[in-house]
Amino acid sequence: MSVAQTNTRVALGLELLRSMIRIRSFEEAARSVHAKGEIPGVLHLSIGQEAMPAGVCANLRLTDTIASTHRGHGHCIAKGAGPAAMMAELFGRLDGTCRGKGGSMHIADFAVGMLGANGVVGGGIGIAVGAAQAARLLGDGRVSACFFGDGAVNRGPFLEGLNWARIYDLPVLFVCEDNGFAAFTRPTETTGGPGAPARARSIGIPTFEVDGNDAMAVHDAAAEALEQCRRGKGPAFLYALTYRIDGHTIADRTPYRSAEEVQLRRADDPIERLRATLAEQGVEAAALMRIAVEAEHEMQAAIAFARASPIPGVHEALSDVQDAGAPS
Ligand SMILES: Cc1ncc(C[n+]2csc(CCOP(=O)(O)OP(=O)(O)O)c2C)c(N)n1
Repeated sequence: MSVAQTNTRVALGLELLRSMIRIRSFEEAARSVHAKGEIPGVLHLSIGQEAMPAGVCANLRLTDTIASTHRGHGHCIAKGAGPAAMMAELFGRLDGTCRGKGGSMHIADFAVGMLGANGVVGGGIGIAVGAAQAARLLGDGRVSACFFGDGAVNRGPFLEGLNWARIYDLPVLFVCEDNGFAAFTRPTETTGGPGAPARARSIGIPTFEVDGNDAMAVHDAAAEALEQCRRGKGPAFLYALTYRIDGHTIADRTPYRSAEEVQLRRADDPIERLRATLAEQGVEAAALMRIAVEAEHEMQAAIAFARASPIPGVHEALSDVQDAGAPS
């Protein structure tokens, strides 16, 4: 590799590291204020899975779209949503991304092409395929990416969405994040046959498999897959193995797995992996430290913003809804 190529890779690595650290920092900040009772409801954290949103979204343009899941904070941040408005959304405040009506599981930010997190498992698939169909009809060159977990591949929308995308050659990248669990269950207990990649291939969709804790590898695989989508070759599928370090929800004490298992998987932290690689490539410790400090400041400011934001009044309940109906 030439010096210029090495420098480009280091710059990319720093971009991905910053994206992952911002995601981790947002979720750790959210977890700490949730523990103080400031956030209503539960949170689904994606700690340990940050390489996926960072690696995929680094290949997307602002005008490209994504659809996400109940575990969607990372996807939102990597696509460009602002942590302050996201935090206010978690708090249920007026300055939230969805004016406090969606909460953690329903953050959407159309300004950055983030079409929505989704409380319905597999619910994002139809949305992403629809966005890709719109892009095809408009001929505007946009692509859409759809994140979902291994649990979603056993739901009907998976078959319907992949099939529809294939027959119409839609520019959509399906991204299956296999984090070792569907809620409290291992994928092997719920998924028949050889699993998600084989199902995608059986529909004729080019499929890439990658180590989901290696941000650079995720980036490169997504780049290749998205290039096919952009060139009009139709859908592509990216399957990645990663690991959910925290519980399914913030309230889950994970009695279904051993502490040793978690300990082992923590040693494969995607952020630490990339940090170590960048240090080996000559990036100074101070530069790496600065990324973490900046993220920490950004998230503390996000919390302050959320706390200062008003609670929506009752009159807000029927604003922004498609059909509020006639008042009785
Ligand atoms: C249609 C539907 N069925 C069931 C649920 C309940 N549920 C919430 S999360 C979850 C597990 C999803 O697993 P996976 O897609 O692998 O995502 P992960 O939680 O592992 O990130 C289930 C079954 C739901 N939200 N929607």
